[in-house]
Amino acid sequence: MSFPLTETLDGLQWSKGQVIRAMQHYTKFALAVAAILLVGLSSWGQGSETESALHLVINEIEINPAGLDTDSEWVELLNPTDGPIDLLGWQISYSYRSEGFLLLSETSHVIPPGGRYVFVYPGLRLRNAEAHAFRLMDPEGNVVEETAPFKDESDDDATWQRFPDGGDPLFIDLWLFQAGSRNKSNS
Ligand SMILES: [Ca+2]
Ligand SMILES: [Ca+2]
Ligand SMILES: [Ca+2]
Repeated sequence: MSFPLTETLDGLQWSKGQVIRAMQHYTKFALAVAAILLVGLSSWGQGSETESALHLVINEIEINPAGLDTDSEWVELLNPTDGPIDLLGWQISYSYRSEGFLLLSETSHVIPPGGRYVFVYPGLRLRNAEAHAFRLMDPEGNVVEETAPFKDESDDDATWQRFPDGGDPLFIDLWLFQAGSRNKSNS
């Protein structure tokens, strides 16, 4: 009768050891999770500061609108900062027939904090089937933003959009191709 009892005790002792090892393991795991959360939160803080406070951003892009593209291609710009931004002197890139930059406005045009502005490209300026990055240049000639290369072969109102609206501080380069939201929040 004692043999099964010993076996049971051994089993209990072994289980206790397992429990302790498991606790040590999960303590390490919990510490790792806490460390990751701390790093994530601190980078989120930095990201929101650097990405949403400094400059105008490209928020949505229509490369291939339904029907004829001439005078119908556009980009939606968003002012995520706390202050007004005058569009005068800002430039956006184009990809057809050559590559270069166009002035977003030839006169003073102020976008309030949180405001948007839709720039319609004059003529035919964007290649549909060949991916190109979009670049935004400030009045001092600094390229403040360069997107991933985008193309649009669906001749409809689907557009490339930052998601969520204005961009996620943790996933700055997250863009979705979805039904257009011209001059409205991307969601
Ligand atoms: Ca086009
Ligand atoms: Ca489209
Ligand atoms: Ca939009």
